[in-house]
Amino acid sequence: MLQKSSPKMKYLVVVILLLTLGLSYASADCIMYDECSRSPTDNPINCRYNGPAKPLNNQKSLSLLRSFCPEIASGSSGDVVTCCSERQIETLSIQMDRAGLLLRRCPACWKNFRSMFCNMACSPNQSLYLQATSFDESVNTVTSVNYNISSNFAHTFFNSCKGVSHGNGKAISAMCGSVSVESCTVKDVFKFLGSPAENPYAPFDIKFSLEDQCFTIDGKMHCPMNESSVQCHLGDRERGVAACSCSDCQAVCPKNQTLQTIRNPGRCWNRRLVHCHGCHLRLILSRLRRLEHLFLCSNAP
Ligand SMILES: *[C@@H]1O[C@H](CO)[C@@H](O)[C@H](O)[C@H]1NC(C)=O
Ligand SMILES: *[C@@H]1O[C@H](CO)[C@@H](O)[C@H](O)[C@H]1NC(C)=O
Ligand SMILES: *[C@@H]1O[C@H](CO)[C@@H](O)[C@H](O)[C@H]1NC(C)=O
Ligand SMILES: CC(=O)N[C@H]1CO[C@H](CO)[C@@H](O)[C@@H]1O
Repeated sequence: MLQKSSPKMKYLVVVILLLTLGLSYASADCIMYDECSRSPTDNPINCRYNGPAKPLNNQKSLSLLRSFCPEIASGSSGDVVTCCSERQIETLSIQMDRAGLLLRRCPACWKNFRSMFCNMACSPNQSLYLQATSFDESVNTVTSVNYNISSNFAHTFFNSCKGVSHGNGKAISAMCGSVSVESCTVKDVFKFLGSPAENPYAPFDIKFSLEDQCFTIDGKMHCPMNESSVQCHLGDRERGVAACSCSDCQAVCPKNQTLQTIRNPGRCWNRRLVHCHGCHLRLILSRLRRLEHLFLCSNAP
């Protein structure tokens, strides 16, 4: 009897062990909330705040947030909690408008870009993948963060945006720092986006780390930000994201078609016409043309 039930027992023991070991998820909280000072480049710097996300009740802020972060503001009014204040939403909206000028023409890329910054700034799950790494105690601000992103999301974001056209070039060239578009990688883009020394719109140092798995910090489980990302040639119909055009996404472009062999000047013969057996009119035409070809050929020098 004991033997029979032992696999189940083992399973139970493992579960209980895990529970008592206390390998729990870090609580999904905020690490920042609201704006407490400004950077030398006049970007707002966020306040340090370790606590639960706060309700967002202001209708105007709510609809603004819905317009660029629909996933985060998806609950009905009164249920939405965020780690960003009304003032931060205003700031985010200005920054999104600016980035939109570059990326909006490719909806999939634009969606991924927004998801990345919406989750960083506003998600109530912020503390799971964002860690504050330095502070300015005098004004109670966070001065650098580490942003863990799933490498799957990061690569899809980069691949969906790298082909987006802007003027005569590529939009991504504005995010590669000193690296050329041809050799620009996802790491270069993250380095640029998170570096106030290079990017005039970065408020503080953001170190992006790409992760493939969840990890523990101080015995608590953390997982990288892994919102579903959209590939530029597929789009995402369910979420209303269209695929991008060939000029913005290489994978959409038709493959090189092998040129149908048409003319062989040496024989003075149109081979396509031979395929017209089924159709009388065409057959007749083809015969006429053959005659014409023969005629022309015989007259050729
Ligand atoms: C936060 O995490 C929970 C649990 O994983 C998830 O259900 C929820 O959708 C997340 N919220 C946002 C806004 O991403
Ligand atoms: C992220 O999501 C993708 C697709 O849903 C999944 O294949 C991958 O394992 C996830 N990565 C992490 C680190 O959770
Ligand atoms: C298409 O043709 C061009 C020029 O012949 C070539 O450089 C390119 O590699 C081809 N692309 C594919 C996907 O075959
Ligand atoms: C696996 C891991 O911990 N990756 C990074 C996520 O964030 C932490 C905390 O800041 C970094 O130290 C890690 O490099």
